[in-house]
Amino acid sequence: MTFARDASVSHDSAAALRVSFAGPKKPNSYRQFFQPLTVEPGATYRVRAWIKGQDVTARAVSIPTATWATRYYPPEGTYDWQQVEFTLTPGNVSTYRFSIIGEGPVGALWIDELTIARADGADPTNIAGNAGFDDAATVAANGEYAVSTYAIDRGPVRWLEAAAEANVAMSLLLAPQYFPAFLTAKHPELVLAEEGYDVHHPLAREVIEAFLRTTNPSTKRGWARYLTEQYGDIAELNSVYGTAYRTFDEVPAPGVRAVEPTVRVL
Ligand SMILES: [Ca+2]
Repeated sequence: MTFARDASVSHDSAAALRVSFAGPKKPNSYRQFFQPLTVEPGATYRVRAWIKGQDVTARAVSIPTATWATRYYPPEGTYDWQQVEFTLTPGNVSTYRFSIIGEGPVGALWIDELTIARADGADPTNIAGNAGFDDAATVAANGEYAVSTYAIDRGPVRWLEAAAEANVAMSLLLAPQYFPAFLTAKHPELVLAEEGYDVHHPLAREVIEAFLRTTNPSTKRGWARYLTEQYGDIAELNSVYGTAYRTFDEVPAPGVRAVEPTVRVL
């Protein structure tokens, strides 16, 4: 059962999610593709998506709509792009794991332009992230891992922006227990202790550097966006500060304030 980003078939001419599996179907054998959603407790959501099918067999792919007992099943057979719609009722929770379950033979089922929004229209926001499946992430040259700009924008960058809004300083912590488990499982030589990894191992250094290099431009984009909101255009900022920047991207972020370093040796 494969879930893949397909850049050659899509409804929006970028990319779509492709689900495929040669089979056969076996009891209790399935694969789950999921995303945690932040939901309003008790609210019902309307899910819309564009789908395209090729040899989709009965109950091969499904999407739970409340619990795993109630599911949406895409049409069977082979068909061109069509928009489907169903409701999702996560229940009295504030986070919900939206899942696509694959468990039977399917030539290919493409899913694109997913939208999940309040059914009562109270909030038109699409709560699904990377809903067009267009984020390609940056796949390392050695194929060992990928760094998703999307995940960083939705995670660390949002936290940093919220902290900035509240005038709270934040520092990024690279804690050993948060090193990607799939890499330590594949490369046991990275493991130093039960919950630690060798920060000097070339692969560990490479992964951390890739994360920081991806996070840094994302946070810089937030700085440029903030300046745009504050000054509107660069000429206004230049007139206030007597500077000659050509774009907001050129404006350096405020200097790092001296703080007492806290070093924790594990
Ligand atoms: Ca797409």
